[in-house]
Amino acid sequence: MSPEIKLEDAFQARIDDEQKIEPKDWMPEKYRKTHIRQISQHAHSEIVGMLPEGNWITRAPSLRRKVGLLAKVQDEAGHGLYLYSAAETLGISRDELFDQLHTGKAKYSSIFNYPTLSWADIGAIGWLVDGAAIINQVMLTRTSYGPYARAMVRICKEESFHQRQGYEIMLTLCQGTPEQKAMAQDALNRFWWPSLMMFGPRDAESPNTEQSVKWKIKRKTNDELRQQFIDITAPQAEYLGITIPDPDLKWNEERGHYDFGEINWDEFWQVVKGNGPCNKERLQARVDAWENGAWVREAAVAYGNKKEKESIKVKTA
Ligand code: FAQ
Repeated sequence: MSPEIKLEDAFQARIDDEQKIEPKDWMPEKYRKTHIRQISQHAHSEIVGMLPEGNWITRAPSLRRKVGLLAKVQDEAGHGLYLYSAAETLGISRDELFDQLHTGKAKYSSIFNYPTLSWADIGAIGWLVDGAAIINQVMLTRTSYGPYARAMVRICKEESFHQRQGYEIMLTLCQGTPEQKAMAQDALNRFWWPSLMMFGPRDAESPNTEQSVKWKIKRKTNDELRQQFIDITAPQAEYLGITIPDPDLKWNEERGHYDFGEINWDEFWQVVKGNGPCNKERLQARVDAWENGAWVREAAVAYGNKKEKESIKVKTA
């Protein structure tokens, strides 16, 4: 048996034994690359995900709503930072990660390429997008790579507060005037299907799932998580008194799950490939932020160099 195969067997045995893999441990190159891909896609999603909501900070309907939204958007920035740090433990630099985003090499979640047209969209994002994110991320608190799993614990706590905040916005609108309720329904109509797409392609079309499940990067498949989300969310819509835009959505007693209609996979892949309603705008906003912030990075480096020189002088004096 070659030394590489021996190492891989020992690695899989550690995973099977539920031990966490830490940055300095030996790992197969593909495990490292898969994690860089997934964690960075996740980090980029948090940062790009600030944009559709940021659009409503200046137009929030009250001071209370504004404060809540500001805090949520800041939380997303924090999630991005924990996740970039977790990705860096795998031997890739922050600059490389940003370069991959800005040149379109790295993906981010398809959901953030849809516009936020009304205040109700902020409620729908919290309820549905954070709701979908939690279903996926609770699983990731038990992922096999230690730094990623640990980052997810705090992120999940914050996301679950975001979900409640979003649901409360929806509840307020649904108990308001007929126009407010119609606004909530319209937001649900536009965000329902894209939220289901967040879980990724069907298992049969998901090239990464099999290996990721074996390495316990993913503990559940895309289809399992999507079903879990639908089962939890359908009764919540019922409570709000608004209708999920899927005529095939129906409780199936035998399966113990909701049946649901066909997702428009063509739309999903178009958005993933860069042809969604806001892809160009989102990427441009990130590139502009990077370029406009260059002076801050340069000033920080210059200050760091100056401090280092001063401390060398003191030591040699
Ligand atoms: N959008 O083989 P699979 C949030 C790509 S955070 C774009 O199934 P995998 C917080 C996938 O990368 C939301 N691309 O891939 C928030 C792969 O392409 P590649 C983000 C997608 O990795 C809330 C290809 O398709 N969450 O919302 C999408 O095993 C509110 C084949 O797919 C995470 O990133 C998609 N929806 O499973 C912030 C969680 N789906 O790279 C602000 C961590 C798939 O091979 C406001 N990530 N692709 O060329 C994961 O759990 C996984 O990466 C999946 C995809 C489940 C997303």
